[in-house]
Amino acid sequence: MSAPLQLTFLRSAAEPGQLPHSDAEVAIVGRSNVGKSSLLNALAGRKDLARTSKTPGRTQLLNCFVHRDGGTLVDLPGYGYAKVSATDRAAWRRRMERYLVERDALVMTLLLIDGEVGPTKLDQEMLVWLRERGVPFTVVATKHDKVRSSQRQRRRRDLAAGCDVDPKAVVWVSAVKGVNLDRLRDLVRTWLTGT
Ligand SMILES: Nc1nc2c(ncn2[C@@H]2O[C@H](COP(=O)(O)OP(=O)(O)OP(=O)(O)O)[C@@H](O)[C@H]2O)c(=O)[nH]1
Ligand SMILES: [Mg+2]
Repeated sequence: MSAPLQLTFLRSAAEPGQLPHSDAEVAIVGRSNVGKSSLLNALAGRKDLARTSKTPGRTQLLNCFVHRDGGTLVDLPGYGYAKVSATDRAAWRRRMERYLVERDALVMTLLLIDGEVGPTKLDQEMLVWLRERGVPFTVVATKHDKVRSSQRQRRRRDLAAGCDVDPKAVVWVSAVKGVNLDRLRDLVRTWLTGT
């Protein structure tokens, strides 16, 4: 078993320039309600580190967490929340893109895809954008517990194909049931500390 990541909330920032210095940062990106904040809590073995909600669009800022053994994690606002005005959505998009392009410390982007739903059109746009900009990313599928075990192999294949990645490269987690959290913790630790 891999010990929970020792994370402490540091600050929320509206702009990437307001984030602290970091030697290595991992960002969590994905559509609203995909389970970003839940995953962060699960990785840390905490219930209340990042705020989760049944109301999508709750996380509006770049939320920065410090890892005790080195590096930082950032929980980004989710995209695709319908009830946000077009102006707000455009502002969010600029902020997100600036963050991903300008943040020198960024070593890995976890792109979360709902394992029950599969990649949406917005997820696929995000993938294209990340590839075009050369931003390093790993596809993390969420909500493993919501898919019947008899369907999982096929779902993994379809999800990976929809993202144009190798099925073996997709880490499929459940924040609720704790599935594959050890594997993801080890990966995150390696990205953050290089060990
Ligand atoms: N069954 C199940 N539900 C999950 C899992 N992870 C998250 N959820 C649920 O999905 C909903 C959204 O989770 P959040 O973690 O708040 O999602 P988010 O991506 O941070 O959403 P925003 O902050 O709005 O962008 C909540 O109702 C969670 O309880 C999971 O592994 N399994
Ligand atoms: Mg959130």
